[in-house]
Amino acid sequence: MSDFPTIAFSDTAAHAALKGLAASKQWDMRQRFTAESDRFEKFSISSSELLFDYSKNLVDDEVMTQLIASAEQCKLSSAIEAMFTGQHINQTEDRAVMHTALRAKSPSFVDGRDVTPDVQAVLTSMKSYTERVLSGEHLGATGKKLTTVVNIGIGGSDLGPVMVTEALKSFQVGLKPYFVSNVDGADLTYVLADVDPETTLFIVVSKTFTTQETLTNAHAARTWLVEKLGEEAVASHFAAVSTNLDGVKDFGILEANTFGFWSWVGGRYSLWGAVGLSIALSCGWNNFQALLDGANAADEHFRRTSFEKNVPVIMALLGIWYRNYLNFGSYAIIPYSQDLHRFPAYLQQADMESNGKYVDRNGQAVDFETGPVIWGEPGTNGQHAFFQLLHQGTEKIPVDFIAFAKATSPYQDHHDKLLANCLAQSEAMMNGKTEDEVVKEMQAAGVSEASIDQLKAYRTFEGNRPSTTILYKELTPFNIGHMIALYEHKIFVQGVMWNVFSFDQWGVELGKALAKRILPVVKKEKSGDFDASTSALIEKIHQFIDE
Ligand code: G6Q
Repeated sequence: MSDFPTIAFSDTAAHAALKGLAASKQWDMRQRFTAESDRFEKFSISSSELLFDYSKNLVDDEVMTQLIASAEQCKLSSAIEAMFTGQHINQTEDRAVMHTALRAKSPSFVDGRDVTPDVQAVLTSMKSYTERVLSGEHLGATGKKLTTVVNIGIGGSDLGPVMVTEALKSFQVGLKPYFVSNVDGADLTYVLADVDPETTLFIVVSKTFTTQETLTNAHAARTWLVEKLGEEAVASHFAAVSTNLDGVKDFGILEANTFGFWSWVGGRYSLWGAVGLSIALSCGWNNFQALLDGANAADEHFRRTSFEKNVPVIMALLGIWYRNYLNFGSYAIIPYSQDLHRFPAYLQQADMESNGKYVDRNGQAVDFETGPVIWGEPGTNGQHAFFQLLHQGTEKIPVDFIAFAKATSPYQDHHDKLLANCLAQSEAMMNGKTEDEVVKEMQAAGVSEASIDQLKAYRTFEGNRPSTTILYKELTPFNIGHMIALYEHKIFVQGVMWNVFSFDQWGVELGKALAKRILPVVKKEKSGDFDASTSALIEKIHQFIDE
């Protein structure tokens, strides 16, 4: 067991002050920008690659001071050190949490042992495998070069790689990546219809190598390959990533094509090691290494920067302020970047699986809200869909706008429009539009006074809707790694302050066990004793199939 702190934000001295501030503050953001000439300078953090602008949030000096005090009173600094020094902070599974070791540039210790040589050994074999596949030294069974990689995995063994390979699409130099995750056979069917067995490499990614979806898909893909090319093709067309090396061996994947990782890397934090093999195979080794370097730069920033200038800490504190003091139930992530179209889905898992918990680190049910609903879609698409609710819905939803100053496409005009939309949305959410402005606008357009009277309420926007803009210079592997790691650490800080265990996932384990119990009944292999609703649904499924 570690000496990880167990103080929730609600047990800190700052809590009463924050409650008082939440109840007493009036948020007229236009007025605040006018009154505080240094508001942007105060509430932004910039580096050579990043401008983190949180000035459009519903905070001021007093609120930020108390939020930072709250983090200090929760002993956040010792929690950060406990993670980086390999203490078993994932206490319900008795494990260290060391995904940072996968991208570290200095020794990282777990149970008193430097794990860097192990990490480097796996990275070296991944690099050599990647280079052999990309150069054509490692060929398919019929002597053809491999051109396609199919990652078979789910959850943490899927979402990270799929998100990053999409994000780095403009850096693709190697294999074309495909992903099969769902146990719905449609997923595998569409991918197999698209790929050529002679040039396709399958990577089975499963930390446990017991996950129903992944093994079902992996066995079906294996059967497909064997039907096309024969049993001996498995050796050159299948690789595996797992901590369960016996499971991989039983499946029939060669040890030489097997890449390991460790129990101290959580599934949803695992893209930085062997789980990221599909990223390396599609983007090439140098880009994968740059991704790790970016994440490591964020780790260093997080570990060594004072809370006032610490991006993940500020992100987390804003989230706590909104969730626990202003009572906002969800948080939107809107990347103005098509390349990041899977980022909200990735973050949904990272955040909601980590902090969607109601039992605290003392084993007691919490009496406050923890993880909010995380959701989002890329801009500008979202503008033509759910943004209506962001501007005029009854609940305020804080937004992270993510943008890159430089385009990845050759269409500069498109990119200018993309950025203009991004900035316009955060500006509009903050400023709103007063009734007076609406009336003047309509008068100028020659609308009759009767129509103005009828319509002005609908066209008024109250504003004061908070957002943060995360603006990177350009979309590079380094910056993508950096951004993901910032969010990882934000999640960590919130878990510390909500006093929950962020690195277990008993809800996921529950799902894995439940389906196994119902499966034989669905298959009509045996009968089961379920509630009336479940039994009736099973019966109806059987009836529909038989009709
Ligand atoms: C992630 C979760 C979960 C897990 C999947 C796949 O943190 O534990 O999403 O990644 O259930 O598990 P395997 O990698 O063991 O197949």
